[in-house]
Amino acid sequence: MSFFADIPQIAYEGPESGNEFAYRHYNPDEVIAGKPMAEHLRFAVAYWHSFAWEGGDPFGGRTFERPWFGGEMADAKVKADAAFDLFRILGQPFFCFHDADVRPEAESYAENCARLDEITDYFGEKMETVGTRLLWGTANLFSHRRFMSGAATNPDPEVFAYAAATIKANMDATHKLGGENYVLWGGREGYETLLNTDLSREADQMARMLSLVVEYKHKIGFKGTILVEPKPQEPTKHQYDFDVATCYGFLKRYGLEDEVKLNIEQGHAILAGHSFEHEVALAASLGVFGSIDMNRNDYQSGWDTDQFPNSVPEVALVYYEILKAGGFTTGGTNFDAKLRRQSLDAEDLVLAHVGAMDLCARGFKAALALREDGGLETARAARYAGWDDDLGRAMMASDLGEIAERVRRDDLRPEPRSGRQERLENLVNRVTDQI
Ligand code: XLS
Ligand code: NI
Ligand code: NI
Repeated sequence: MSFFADIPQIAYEGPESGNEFAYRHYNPDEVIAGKPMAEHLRFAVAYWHSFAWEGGDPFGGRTFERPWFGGEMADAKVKADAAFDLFRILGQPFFCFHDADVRPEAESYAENCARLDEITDYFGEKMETVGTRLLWGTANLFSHRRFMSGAATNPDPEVFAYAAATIKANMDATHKLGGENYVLWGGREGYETLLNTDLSREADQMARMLSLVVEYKHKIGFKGTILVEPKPQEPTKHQYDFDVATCYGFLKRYGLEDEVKLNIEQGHAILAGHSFEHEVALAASLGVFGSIDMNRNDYQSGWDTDQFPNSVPEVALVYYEILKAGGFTTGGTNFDAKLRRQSLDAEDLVLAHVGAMDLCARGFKAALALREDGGLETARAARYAGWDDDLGRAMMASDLGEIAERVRRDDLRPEPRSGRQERLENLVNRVTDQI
């Protein structure tokens, strides 16, 4: 019997529905703003949280009992059967995975590659029958003990070599499955203590790895986007890909800013002391916005708790920025989110996604309504209008002496003007309340 037993396929029933196993806002085929909702949102299930994670925390081990928790390839296939069953139940357009989520770890690199090949061939068949596509693939370069001191930034070049070879295998697998992006999250690319760390060397090593990835992408004709995922800390004390601004500086320094974009995660933004919408807006303004990992942190814990999102207003502001940037191209909304360890049942896994997809759909509709209302952009344009006038243009073209002369000549006495924050917050609430 299937792990999800008789859980029905989830259908859209509209906002009035009281059926737990139905979408109330996510109507994948409904065309809004020119395309079906499914194509705007591009939802994905994260294989690692939903199928590989065992429910452990720092004080206790496995709480989940899953029929695929064994170390054999046969278990990996049972896991894949369950995963694609979930994708079918949800009508999920995409999924994402690391190599370590989908195949048991072998003794050698060669055997790891053979296993990855075998399981991804199995995926290929299932993707065709279920219709779920690959949003992105990635390599897990942080769980195995060989990576404890980093992958690309490891002091030992043997580890760099092993990591590079592993990335190659994962890029091949992603390419084979028609993946739309390839992600690099620098799990242990950072340090525990500066006392044993050579910052300059590690930056050069990391840039070398990323350049190799870009070069290989072109060599194999992979048309997807290479995405780096910022995070400021955890598991290392300090991660190099701290936040969007830091990543952009790094890409610029090594001339990679036209080749690499960013995968931005809510929980990581919060850990870095930013809002999710700040990170998305900044990436968009720098031309490196790629995709999102949607989740939420517990705001009190100071930890990347990877919970499913549950705040419409927060999600709405993020989709507002994404819409402003022109929407997703190769990116999408990946639920990098896991159940709480007491949520043991198959139904919990399904309903977590149903709720999150519905919530995101609602936030997305709110964002669209805000775009259509236009009030925020009118206010923003009015606030900066002076820069389109003669004086504003002159500021961009004059030197300090000329500017000083002009201030003296025109006897400028600038007066502060209201930023109208509360009025804008009211506008957001007024428009989004109607969704
Ligand atoms: C961990 C990261 C990870 C990446 C993929 O915090 O979010 O899950 O998304 O390696
Ligand atoms: Ni994360
Ligand atoms: Ni993530």
